Amino acid sequence: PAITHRSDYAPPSWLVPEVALDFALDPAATRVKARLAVTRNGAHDTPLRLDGAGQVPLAVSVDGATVNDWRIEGEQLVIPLTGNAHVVETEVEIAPDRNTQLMGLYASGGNLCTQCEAEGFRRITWFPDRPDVLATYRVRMSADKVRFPVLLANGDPVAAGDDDDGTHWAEWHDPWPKPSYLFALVAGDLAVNRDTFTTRSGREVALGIWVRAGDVPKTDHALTALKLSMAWDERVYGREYDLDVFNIVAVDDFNFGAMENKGLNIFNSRYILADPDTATDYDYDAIAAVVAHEYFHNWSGNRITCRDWFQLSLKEGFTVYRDQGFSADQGSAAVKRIEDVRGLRAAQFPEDAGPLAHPVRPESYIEISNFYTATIYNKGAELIRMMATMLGPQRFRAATDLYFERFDGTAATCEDFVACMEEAGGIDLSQFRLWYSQAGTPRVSATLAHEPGSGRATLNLAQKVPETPGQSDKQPQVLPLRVRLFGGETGQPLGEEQLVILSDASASVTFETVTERPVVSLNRGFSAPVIVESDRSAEDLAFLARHDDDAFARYEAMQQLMLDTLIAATIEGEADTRAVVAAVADTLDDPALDRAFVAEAVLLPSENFIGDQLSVVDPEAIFRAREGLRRTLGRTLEPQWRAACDIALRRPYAYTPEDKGIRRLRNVALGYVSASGTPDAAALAWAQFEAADNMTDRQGALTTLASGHAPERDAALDVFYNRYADNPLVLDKWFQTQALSSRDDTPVLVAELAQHPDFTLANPNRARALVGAFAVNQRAFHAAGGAGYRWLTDQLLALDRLNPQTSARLLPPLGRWRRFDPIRAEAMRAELERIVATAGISKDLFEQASKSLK
Ligand code: B3K
Ligand code: ZN
Repeated sequence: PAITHRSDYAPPSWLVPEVALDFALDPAATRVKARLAVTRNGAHDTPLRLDGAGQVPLAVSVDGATVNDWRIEGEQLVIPLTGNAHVVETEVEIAPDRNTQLMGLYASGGNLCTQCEAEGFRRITWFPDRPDVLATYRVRMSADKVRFPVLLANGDPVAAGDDDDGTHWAEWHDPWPKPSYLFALVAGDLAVNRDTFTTRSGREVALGIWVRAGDVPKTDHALTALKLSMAWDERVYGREYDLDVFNIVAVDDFNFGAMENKGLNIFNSRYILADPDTATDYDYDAIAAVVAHEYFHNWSGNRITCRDWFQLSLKEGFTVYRDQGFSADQGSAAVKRIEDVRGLRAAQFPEDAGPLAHPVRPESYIEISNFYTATIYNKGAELIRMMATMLGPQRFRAATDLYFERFDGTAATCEDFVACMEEAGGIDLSQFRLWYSQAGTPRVSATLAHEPGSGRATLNLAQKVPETPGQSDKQPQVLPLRVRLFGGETGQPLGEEQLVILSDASASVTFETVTERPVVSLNRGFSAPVIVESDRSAEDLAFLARHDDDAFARYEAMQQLMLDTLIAATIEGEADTRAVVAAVADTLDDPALDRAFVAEAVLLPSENFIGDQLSVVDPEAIFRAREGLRRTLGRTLEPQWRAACDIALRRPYAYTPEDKGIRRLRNVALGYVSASGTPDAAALAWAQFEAADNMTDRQGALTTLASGHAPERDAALDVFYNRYADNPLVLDKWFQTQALSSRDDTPVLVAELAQHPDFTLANPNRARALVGAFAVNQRAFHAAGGAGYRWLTDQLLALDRLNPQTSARLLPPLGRWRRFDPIRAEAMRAELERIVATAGISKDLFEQASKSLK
């Protein structure tokens, strides 16, 4: 398949200032007429090239007259044009109800909707489907009035009416020029939750969240989050909404989380629908974050879009950074940072260390859909965060103001953004730009030397950016490290926090008048997305876990202590766990700490994360070591865990930071009680399961039971299934919980679940719930014999025939093969070979599999 290179970028030869679309909607056969006003861009004599996806042009006309001199070249419709401005019209017929890829116009739950990013618009009509062609859109659609009473598109509604044949129509106009990937349309039988928001300058915006009739009561949380986001963007970034309406539609079949189409966001229903009975606190948080993310795209993505897809992180990294800031402001900023760093380490670090590693601004791709990655999104957000840290809040705000003002209405580049940071921030970011071009997670080694006589302490730092596919010789990057020293005897800070910018391969930082033995707190707040290797002892880490005044650094010290212990236990079969036990006990007993923080801090690093630290992953040894430490912690601190389990059972549900913290700690505690092996553990979990007035506690109990063999396990799974049999989002949890179970027989149970009548690969949420979850269950997926690898591959190949994008996204766990013992590695490699050798696979899956073999 063809490779697209960043260096090949050339401006479009034809622009399309205006588009008019006319849809005669029908699930089996929709007619799309497109009328494009095109203008020649510069002096050249190349014909107009429109992207398509195999549709037959039923008619082509130029300036009102049918033409026949067009031709199809590859996937493009080529039309010779003589003047500098023309009106080009085409007509095609498409079949949304046969669109299983869920790209372009498709059917979900009887409704019609669209997904165009990145290259879905070409599946709807012929168009220069690239993000630097910005047009205003006028959309007319007509459809059966009974089946599709609601007709929505981007922008503002202009007119609507009925026809005599049982159809009705609506016309929408979007005054803001936009790229085709932001086009959207929805036709369906939907109910709405309405509200209004008045912007700072007095514009009243009509808000609507559109869902299936019975689901309206589950949209209040999303609507609240939307209003909070609109106010937050005004306050924090000075950005106001710019249309009279803002609509959100939830659909059950969706490849991604949601989509920021101008004025008409379309969401995976899992990021809209919530009530206490069906959604966990985690779901509530995720809904608010995704609603905010899509809303924030209105400025970072829509008003300023990307010049080409290599610039994807321009909108995604920045928008993730913005939604992280929003969420941090809703509750505990420290806990939010901990969650985000955990996510980065779970998804992005392994990507950066594996065969699919790519820079935040990639150099080439086969299929752009494969580049909606943790690197583009989450590492991209870390890059913005580092620049914000170096600039400080005022200068960062001045820099974003400059960016929004200078590039409004344009398709910009990552370079444009960095140049604004430089100009308004008054700093030189030449070397910092390496973060955009070099892949791989930098490793920082840190040692602290202290001369008691002179009172001088020296922090010696060195960095190394590892080799990644296609990039060997790396240069040192700019690493902003927040650092502070603490007195090892008194626990008092020794001086202020410093921002150390490490930009050379190695450097030393000197601290004077250090009168007692210092302990260094490093990369506080995770100020740089790097891996720190320090020579800090278990005592020093335990000390920081107690005394550090940066909550993130406290958590980090605890994690490092746990990780060191778990690695020792994995390699040697046993380890001294006393420091971990003492640190966990102290954390649990500290009344000053917020419960959500405590819950995060006492959680052991995941099996996958432990595996990522080892040169050869031994899934069984890791599992044993981790379970062993869980048992020790469970037994030693059993009274504390039981107390934490008890706190909130007496309270009615409320989604407040305080109650969320209590529930989070309670569910972590329940896991520890169960790990202790105490005889009444299953009874305790069952009691919580039965008494719960909310999904957080119900699923928490189910998760604990699902990993055991008590009779309560099957009982709880049955009760849960029967109670929620008609709720697809909760059934996803039912599948996922079983796929993540640590039981020995999980591979067998998962294969059986794939035969369950409620399992289908056609729904991406369901596929991810079972297949995706199983593939990250390290012990189960890598169980000896390789059955997990074969099963995953069978699923990927079956899914690829329906939905290549979703299939390709589930492949990366197979690409970890190099990190396993020769028998596992060979079995995994063989499955990747089998994928590549399968005739007719998509370029999505081919790219992921072939790169994973290299
Ligand atoms: N921009 C969309 C992603 C679309 C993914 C297409 N493969 C959602 C988001 O990041 O907000
Ligand atoms: Zn986004």
